[in-house]
Amino acid sequence: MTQSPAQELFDKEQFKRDILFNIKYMFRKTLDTASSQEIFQAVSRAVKDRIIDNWMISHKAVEDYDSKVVYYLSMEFLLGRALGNNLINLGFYKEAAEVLQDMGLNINLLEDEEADPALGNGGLGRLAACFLDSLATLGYPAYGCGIRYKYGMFRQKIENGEQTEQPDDWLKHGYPFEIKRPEYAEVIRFGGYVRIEYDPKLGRNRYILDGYQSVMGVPYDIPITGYGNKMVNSLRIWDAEPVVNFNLESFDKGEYYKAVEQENLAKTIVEVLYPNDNHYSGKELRLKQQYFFVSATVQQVIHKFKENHDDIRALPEKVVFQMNDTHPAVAVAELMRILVDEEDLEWDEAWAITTKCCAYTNHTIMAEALEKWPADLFMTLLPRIYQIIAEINRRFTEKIEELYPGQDSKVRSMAIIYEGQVRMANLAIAAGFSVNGVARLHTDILKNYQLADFYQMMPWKFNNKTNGVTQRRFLVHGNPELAKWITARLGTDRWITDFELVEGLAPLAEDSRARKEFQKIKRANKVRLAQYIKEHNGIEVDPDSIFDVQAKRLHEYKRQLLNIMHVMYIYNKLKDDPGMEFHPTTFIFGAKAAAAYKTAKQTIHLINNVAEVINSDPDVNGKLKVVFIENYCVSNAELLFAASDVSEQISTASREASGTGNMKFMMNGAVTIGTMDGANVEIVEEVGEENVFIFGMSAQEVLDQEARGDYFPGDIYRDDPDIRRVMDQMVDGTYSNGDHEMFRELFNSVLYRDSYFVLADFRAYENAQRRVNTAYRDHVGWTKMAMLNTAHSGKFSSDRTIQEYVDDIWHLEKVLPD
Ligand code: 26Q
Repeated sequence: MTQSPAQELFDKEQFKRDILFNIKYMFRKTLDTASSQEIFQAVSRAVKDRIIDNWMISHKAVEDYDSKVVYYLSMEFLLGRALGNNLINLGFYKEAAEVLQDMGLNINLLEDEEADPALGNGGLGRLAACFLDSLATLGYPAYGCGIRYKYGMFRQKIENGEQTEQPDDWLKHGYPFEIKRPEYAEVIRFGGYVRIEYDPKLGRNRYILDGYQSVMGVPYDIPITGYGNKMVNSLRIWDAEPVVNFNLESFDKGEYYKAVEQENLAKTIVEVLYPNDNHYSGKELRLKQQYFFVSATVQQVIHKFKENHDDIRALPEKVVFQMNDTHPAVAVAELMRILVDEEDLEWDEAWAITTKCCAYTNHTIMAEALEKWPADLFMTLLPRIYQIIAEINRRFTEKIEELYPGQDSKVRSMAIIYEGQVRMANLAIAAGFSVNGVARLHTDILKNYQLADFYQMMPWKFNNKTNGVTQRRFLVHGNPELAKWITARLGTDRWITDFELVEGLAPLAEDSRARKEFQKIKRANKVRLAQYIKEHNGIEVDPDSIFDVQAKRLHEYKRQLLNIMHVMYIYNKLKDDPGMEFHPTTFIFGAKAAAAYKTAKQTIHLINNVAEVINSDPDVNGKLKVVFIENYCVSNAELLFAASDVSEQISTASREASGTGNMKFMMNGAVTIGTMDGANVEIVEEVGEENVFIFGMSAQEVLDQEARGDYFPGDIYRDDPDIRRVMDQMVDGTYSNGDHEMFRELFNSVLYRDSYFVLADFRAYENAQRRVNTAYRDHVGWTKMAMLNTAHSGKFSSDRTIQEYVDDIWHLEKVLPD
């Protein structure tokens, strides 16, 4: 292969000198006295220095062309580690690894020194990170806008089978890739009251906020490098600082308390990420966080726009805000506030601008995830913003009544403020010019169920954008051997930026040499994971067993419980009939539960206890193993995807909006066992139903059965002895050292409610698992299937997704700096 321009530019000797220089001047040390962390910092600094020029060039290009920019507003960015990813995108990972090796350093060990910046929970946050990678790679001007949480997603420790949470102090050693930008600080105001004053010049009232508290938003920028180009965008995350450093003597009592309060506000606001996934909790601090980063961002955008333009009405030509779920939906009201109160526009003009600048992505249909803020909380915390939302609501409900006279149900479902609550999704839909779901099935369910009234009223706003993931992180970085093989076999590495090209691998499924190569890579990745498991869990697993992996947030709808109950079932079968035909299988789980989510935590406890019993039973040793990977996060996820044979995507149909893990497994050659839910539907469409294992109720069946309300899990428990046995083992002490109460709530929740249809789908799942096990024993057939999964995963690159957002929603133009 010819060298890319980036590789020619990379001066190995200079890189080495820079690292040694950094070790000396950052730490007053030499290579042999520096710690691994210090060396990591020095290397990262050298890499960052190589990004800076392109970063400046990119910024200038965007300014010179006066390009339209997308501001991706998100409470979460689950970046994962930056060092390796940046080296790959800059095009000199291999060269850097060689330099380090010359210096006696191992790049993988250095990469492990980096704190994995986990400013997100799960799918939604990781999607934001994939999108930033694709935007830069495709050359589109974009800012990620978020919060610089002091503590990101907690570190999970398993103690006696139970999850414990530890603070994630990701900034402890300093984060080498961020740059503080105090010159772009903005003041954000909370509380107070609104004074109304007639302004004769304006010919109308002015609304003035008094008696408020303020904090200073101070941005930090993290470079987002494009692959194989010179584009560098920014992730701008906001830290909070007190506005004044006060001098005690010169303040009267009132001001003294106010100053202390402001100082506390600044400290608490960015303290910690809420570790909830798909669950709303109406905490005041969360609303403060939302307004904090949104206000800082919107103010900043307006300031910047005004530097280069005199007519604010042109804003929609240059700016689009994409709201990642409803978490930043207050942006709508903040933009209205600035346009009406500060730019002195009339309401209608301001509304015309706002509704051309804001677009909304929905990530869930689950009722408990919908944000509804108590109106009085809103009023107290953000009095002017509340007034604006009330006015938006007044006009919007007026329109509803006009369109649907006498139909109360329409106002009930679509009003923004209703029964004392502010409904953020309704605000986002009323004000957004685009509303999108994240997979075709999900968008259809939104249109026909959750948001049917909105869809009927404003069908033009609705569109689908099926999620995608970046192959740069999840193949090139996470599975370097497979990446190398794909390049060799396709005769080009263009698939790294044009992922549809992997389709060219499909014919190789019929080529026995290619199959052997593919199989060898999978096995090597399984050995790598087995080593990780040996180190972290002290468990020996057999790389020739089936690696069946479920790695995702723990949530009832994702049904880790179905998976572990099936493991319990298999264990019973193997005990009853040791000669049973069964290919040895290692069931691997990785999952964090929200700290307050009892049922989820019990499920983790059950998985670990089942693992303990099974792994120490010599009767099934060599056939069945269960592993719980502690602290599932982006960096160990990369290992799991690469090493997995079977990808568990078993959510209750209709509940998983898309899923993105399903795509990461697929591109790494894992075969899916799953329900017809989220993007699984499109995966089946791409890979063919003969290359996946689909089971269970359809979304329609689930929705219909819920509507009828005639599901009785107790009947299944009564009629199916295998299921009853597994259920009873939850409360007969088998997995709890004789304790009958440990898993009682879990047991009851299934027996008496089973809201997620675990028992209803159990037999279908067990049957699909049997088909998997049989299929795996045909090594040739299985490898073909695995290869076809990689080959047909072309659609699921976030590059495709981003291009669709650009074409249909954002209308950006490429900036290709050189
Ligand atoms: C809301 C209010 C208060 C506190 C927390 C929250 C909160 C936080 C995170 C609500 C939801 C989330 C995260 C949701 C999420 O990750 N959804 C997932 O998004 C993925 C990307 O589109 C989809 O693939 C998944 O199907 C979806 O579950």
